[in-house]
Amino acid sequence: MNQPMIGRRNLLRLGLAAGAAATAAGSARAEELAVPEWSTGLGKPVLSPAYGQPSPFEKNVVRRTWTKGPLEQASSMTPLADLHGIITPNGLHFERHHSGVPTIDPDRHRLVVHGLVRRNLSFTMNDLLRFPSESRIHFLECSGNGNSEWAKPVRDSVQGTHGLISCCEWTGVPLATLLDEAGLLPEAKWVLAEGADSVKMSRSLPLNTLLDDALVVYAQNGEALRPEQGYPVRLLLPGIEGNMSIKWLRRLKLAAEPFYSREETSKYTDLLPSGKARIFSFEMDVKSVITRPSVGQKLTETGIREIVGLAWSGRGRIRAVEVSADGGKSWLPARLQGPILPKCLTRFTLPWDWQGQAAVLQSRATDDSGFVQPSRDQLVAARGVNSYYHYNAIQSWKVASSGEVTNVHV
Ligand SMILES: Nc1nc2c(c(=O)[nH]1)N[C@H]1C(S)=C(S)[C@@H](COP(=O)(O)O)O[C@H]1N2
Ligand SMILES: [Mo]
Repeated sequence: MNQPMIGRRNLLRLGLAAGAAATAAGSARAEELAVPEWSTGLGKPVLSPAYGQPSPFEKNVVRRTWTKGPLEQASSMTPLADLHGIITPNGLHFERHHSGVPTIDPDRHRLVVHGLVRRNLSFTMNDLLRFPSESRIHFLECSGNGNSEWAKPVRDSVQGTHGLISCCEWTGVPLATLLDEAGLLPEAKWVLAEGADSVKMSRSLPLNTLLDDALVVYAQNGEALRPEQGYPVRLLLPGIEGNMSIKWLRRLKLAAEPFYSREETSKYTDLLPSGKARIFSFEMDVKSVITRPSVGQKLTETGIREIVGLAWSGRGRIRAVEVSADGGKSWLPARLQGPILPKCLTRFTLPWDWQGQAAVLQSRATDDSGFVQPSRDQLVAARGVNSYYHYNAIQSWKVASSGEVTNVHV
């Protein structure tokens, strides 16, 4: 290997050999124990504020948008570089709205199930809360995530390249339970899910294995859904393109055929090199990205640091993540932090000794269905450059000897 990248075992060995030189901290000086002003009086009382907020020093850790045009038909992206672990705090969950966020009174909201069912049903929010619930941790990813990278490496933060993904503990009722309650007729093969936003966003979902783990959710990370995420109730289809997880869910209509709604004909299809378009491209394929260091950051200290990132697959669990510091010539296995859950973000780390050398950092994920994240060249060979959705290629971050990190295609 020409890049000194260190696996766990190697790092331990090096720690013994290099001793104090390998530490990632400065030596403590006596004056650093002097009492700072914040330790000299009472702090703020409880309930200030009653609903807690991050420290004011974290004010730059916010969602951002790259959409040009009306913000009611836009997306905002999660600040992945500043997050830890696998859970996205509710206030930082990415957003994608086609006609803004409706303000819905939960007491007046209804979820109707009709079409090819034995009996039409209308659920109030209280009705939904009476059914057996499940809580599961899953990512939600817009199929447009990463689409800025098809042509040129233009975005200057991992928030901008990969921030249309978030991961929460979702709580709700299995969709199958509600459909059972209505009683499916044998001809029912598809279900239309429709939102209560003014655009009435709707998608057809096939009633096969795709819906086995689908949830009708009313809570995220322990509290009611945020308005931006579909309050008071939304669909959550684990591992499936975000577009199908209809927010502000008001209607499920059972039918024998798909409905061919606007969102599955004019949009959310993938134009292939042959000129044909893929329709109903449901699964989000295996993908990963290094979040630290990442584009827009600058390394200021040499020595050992952790390379940190996220991996996920809509087809199951992450089996392995490899990291390269030489643009994909050589790879080392990263450590996966537990828990490693299906259709969920998995955090990976690998210690790296940076001594001011230029490097190209990459990560490559493999899932337990056997899929390996493709290089950009492989993806473009298969899908061309006219696609908009489902970009899952290996991402490259170039580290200059100055420590500056830029977004490159290699
Ligand atoms: N009713 C409705 N549901 C919707 C949308 C919408 O605009 N309206 N956007 C979809 C898209 S494209 C995505 S990627 C996800 C985004 O979910 P989030 O805003 O909670 O991140 O919701 C989907 N569900
Ligand atoms: Mo989306």
